[in-house]
Amino acid sequence: MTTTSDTAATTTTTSSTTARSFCRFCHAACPIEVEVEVLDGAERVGAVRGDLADPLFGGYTCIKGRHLGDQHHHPERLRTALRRRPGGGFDEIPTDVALDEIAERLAAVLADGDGRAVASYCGTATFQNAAAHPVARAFHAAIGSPSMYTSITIDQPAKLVTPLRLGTWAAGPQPWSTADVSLVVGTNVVVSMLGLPGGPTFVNPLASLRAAKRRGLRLIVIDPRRTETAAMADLHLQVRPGEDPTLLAGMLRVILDEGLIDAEFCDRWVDGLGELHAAVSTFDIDHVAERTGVPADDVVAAARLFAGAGRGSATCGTGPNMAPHGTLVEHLLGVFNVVCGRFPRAGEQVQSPTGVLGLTGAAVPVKAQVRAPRPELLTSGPAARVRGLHSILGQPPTAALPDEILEPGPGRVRALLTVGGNPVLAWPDQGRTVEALESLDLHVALDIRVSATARLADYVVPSLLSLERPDVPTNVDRWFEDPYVMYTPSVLTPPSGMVDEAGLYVELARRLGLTLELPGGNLGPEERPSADEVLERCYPASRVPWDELRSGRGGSLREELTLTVLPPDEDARDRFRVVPDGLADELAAVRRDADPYGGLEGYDPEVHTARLTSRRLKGVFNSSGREIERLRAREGTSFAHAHPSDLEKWGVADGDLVDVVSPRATVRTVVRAAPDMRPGAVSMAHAWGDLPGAAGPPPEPCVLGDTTGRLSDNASAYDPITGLPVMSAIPVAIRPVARHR
Ligand SMILES: Nc1nc2c(c(=O)[nH]1)N[C@H]1C(S)=C(S)[C@@H](COP(=O)(O)OP(=O)(O)OC[C@H]3O[C@@H](n4cnc5c(=O)[nH]c(N)nc54)[C@H](O)[C@@H]3O)O[C@H]1N2
Ligand SMILES: Nc1nc2c(c(=O)[nH]1)N[C@H]1C(S)=C(S)[C@@H](COP(=O)(O)OP(=O)(O)OC[C@H]3O[C@@H](n4cnc5c(=O)[nH]c(N)nc54)[C@H](O)[C@@H]3O)O[C@H]1N2
Ligand code: SF4
Ligand SMILES: [Mo]
Repeated sequence: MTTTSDTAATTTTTSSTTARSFCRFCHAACPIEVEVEVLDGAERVGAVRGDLADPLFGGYTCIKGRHLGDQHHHPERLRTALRRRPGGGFDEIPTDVALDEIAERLAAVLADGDGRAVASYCGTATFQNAAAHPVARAFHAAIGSPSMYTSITIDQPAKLVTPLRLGTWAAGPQPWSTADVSLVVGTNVVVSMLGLPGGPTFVNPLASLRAAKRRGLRLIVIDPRRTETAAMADLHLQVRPGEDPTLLAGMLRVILDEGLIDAEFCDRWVDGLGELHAAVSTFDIDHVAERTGVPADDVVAAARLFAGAGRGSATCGTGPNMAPHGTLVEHLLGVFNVVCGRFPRAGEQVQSPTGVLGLTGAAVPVKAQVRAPRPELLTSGPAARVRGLHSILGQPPTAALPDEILEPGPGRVRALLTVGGNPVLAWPDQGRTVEALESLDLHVALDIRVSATARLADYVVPSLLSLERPDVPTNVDRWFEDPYVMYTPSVLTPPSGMVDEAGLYVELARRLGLTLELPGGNLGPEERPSADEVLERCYPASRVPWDELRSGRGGSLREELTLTVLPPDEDARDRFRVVPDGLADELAAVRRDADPYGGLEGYDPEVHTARLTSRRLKGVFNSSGREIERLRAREGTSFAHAHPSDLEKWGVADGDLVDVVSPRATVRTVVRAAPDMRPGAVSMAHAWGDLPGAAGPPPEPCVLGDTTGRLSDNASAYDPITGLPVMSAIPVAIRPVARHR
C-alpha cells in the first residue's frame, strides 16, 4: 500500500498521547484534540474534543466529531477486501489480491477501446480527502475516460452553471463578516455547516450568527420550515416549497420598480437590466403572495431590507437547488447581488478567491472587475448519451449515470468505481439506480463498511478513515474569511490492507502501468509515494510552503496571506449578463404554469397535494453515522415532519406510520407533528433506509427509516441544463398505514 505517513502517535508502549488534528466526519474541518491510547501495541482513539487553542473555531465540535473513535473502531468496519461469490454473498480476500483482480478486469474493459466505459462516482467522503479528486482526475485522464462523476451534480449543480451564464466578480463575494444584511434561501447552516461564500459562516455557526446579530446584521431567511437558522431571522418568509422562482422574481420586481439598485455599479458592469425588469414585471405582488403563501407585505419588506442595506449577499442552499427550476433560483439569487453591487471594491481586504492556501490555484492578484460569462462551456464538455446533457466544468451529470449504464450501444458505462459514496441511498430514483448497478460488468466500492451500495458490488475495498491519513481542508479553504491555515498529520498508524480514496487510484494505476499526471508532477507506476508526498503533488501552488505547513500543528491565522483588492484594468470590458439565453422564457413559464411539475410522469395535482422537502440531521452525515449507536439514538429515524393541522387532515397522529407517495414510488416512515413546518410542506432527511425490500416492512418504531431518493424520477422531469430531477418540493400524498398491532 502506498498510504503510509508520519504518525503523531507512538505504537510501542502502553501510553496515552494527545494529537491535534481536524475532524473530517463532515466537510467542516473543526479542529480537534484526539486522545490516542496505546494498549499492547494497539492504538485506540479515546476522547475527541474541540481544540480550545484554535484561533478561529475556538473549540467548536458537534456530536459526530466527538464520536470519531466509535467510527474508527466500529465493529462493522471493513478490515479486508470482499469479493462477490458467484452464488451470492462475499468472500474475504487480501486487499492486494482484490486490487490485482480489479486492475485486470478494468484492463479488459479498457482493451475494448473505450475509456468512457470506466466511470468513477466520488461521493462525499472524497471531498473530505484533499488528495482524492486530483488523483482520481489524473487516473481518468490516463485511461482516457471523461466519466468521473461526483456528488456535486446531485447537490447544487446550478452553482457550476450560474457563473457561466451570469459572469463572476474576480474579487469574489463581500465577506459576510462585514454584511449589514444576509438573505439566506433554503439552507440551514446551523445544522448543515454549509459555508456558502458571502453567506453566514460555517465556523461555529450559531455563535457566529448571534455575534453578527449583536453587531447589527439583519437576517432574512426563506424556508418552508422555521429552521434553527430561520429562528434567528429578522424576517422569515415561510415559502411554499418549490415556489422560490416566483418569490424571488416578485422581490426583484420591487427592487427594480423602486429603483433600489446600485445604479453606478450597474452602469459600469451590468448588461440586461431592462430585459430583467421586463421579465419580472409580470410578477405582480398579489400573484406572488397567492402562489408562494408569503404575505405581500413580507415580500416587499424583504426586498427593501435587502436592497436598502449597504452591504451583504444573497445565498442559496440545497433546498431550492433541488426543487424544480433550481438553476433559475440560483441565478436569480446571483442577480440580487449583481444589481445591488454587493462585491468588494478596490482597496478592500479579502481572502484569495482561490482559497487561503491557494490550494485550488495560484493566488492571483484579485481585481475589482467582472469575469465575463462563458455560456459556451455549458455545452462544450463531453456529451451525455441521454437527455441532451453535457459535462459542465468536468462534471458529468450523476442523475444520468444510471442510464449511461443501462443504455446499450457504444460508450456504455460498464465498470464503476464507487468511492466514498452511497448511490443506493443518496442518488435520486433508487429504482433506476439499483437496476443500473446490478447490470454493471464490474462494480467496485471503496468504503469503511458494507453499505447498501457495497452490498451490490463485485468487490468492496476497505478504506482508511480520516485519522489514518494526513490532510488539508480543501473543502472549506475557500470559505474562510480569515487568513487561516491548517494541516494534520496522520493521527493513527494506517492499518495495513487498506487504501484511502487517492491510494485506490494510485494502486490501480501502478497495476495498469499508468503514469498519473498530477499538478505538481508525474507519478510513475514504479513510485511508492507516501500520502504526504501525494498531497503535496496535488497542490503544488499552496501559498504556505509544504514543509512549513507540515511542521505546524493545529490551525493558525496568517495575516500576511490577506489580500487587498486591486483596481480594475483600465480596459476592463467584461460585464455581468443578468438575462442569459433562456432565462426570460423560463420565467414566463413559471408565471404561466399552475405548478412547477409539468412533464412529471404520474403527477396528479388532486392527489399529490403536499410537497416533500429535505433536511439535514445533526447526528448523521447523509447515510453515514446511523451505524453508530449513540448517533442513531439521537436521531431515531428519518421522521416525516409536518404541521399538526396537516396530520389532522390526513387522519394521523404523531408517531403513526405513514406512506409518503410520490408519482414515482412510495416510502414508509413515522410521522411527527412539527409546528415549525409550513402547512402543506413535509420534511424528511435523505439517505436513510436500505435497498428496496431489503428490510421488509419497517419495524415499529421504525428505527432505520426509508430513503427519499426513491421518490424522485430521473427521466420524466429534470433541469434541462444540469439534468437534476425533482429532489426537493417533491409532490406527494400522505397516507396512513394500518397499524399491525
Ligand atoms: N432526496 C434527497 N437526496 C439527496 C439529497 C437530498 O437532500 N435529498 N442530498 C444530496 C447531496 S447534497 C449529496 S452530497 C448526496 C450524497 O451522496 P453520497 O456521497 O453518495 O452519499 P453518502 O451517504 O454521503 O455516502 C458516503 C459513503 O461513504 C462511506 N464513508 C464514510 N467515511 C468514509 C471514508 O472516510 N472513506 C470512504 N472511502 N468511505 C467513507 C459511508 O459509509 C457511505 O457509504 O446525496 C444527495 N441525495
Ligand atoms: N449534520 C449534517 N450536516 C450536513 C449533512 C448531513 O447530512 N448532516 N449533509 C451535508 C451536505 S452533503 C450538504 S450538500 C449540505 C447541505 O446544506 P444545506 O443546504 O444547508 O442543507 P439543509 O440543512 O438540508 O437545508 C436545506 C433547507 O432547504 C429548505 N428547503 C427545501 N426545499 C425548499 C424549497 O423549495 N424552497 C426553499 N426556500 N427552501 C427549501 C429545507 O427546509 C431546509 O431547511 O449539508 C452538509 N452538512
Ligand atoms: S461539524 Fe461536527 S462532524 Fe463536521 S467537522 Fe465539525 S465536529 Fe466534525
Ligand atoms: Mo451534498
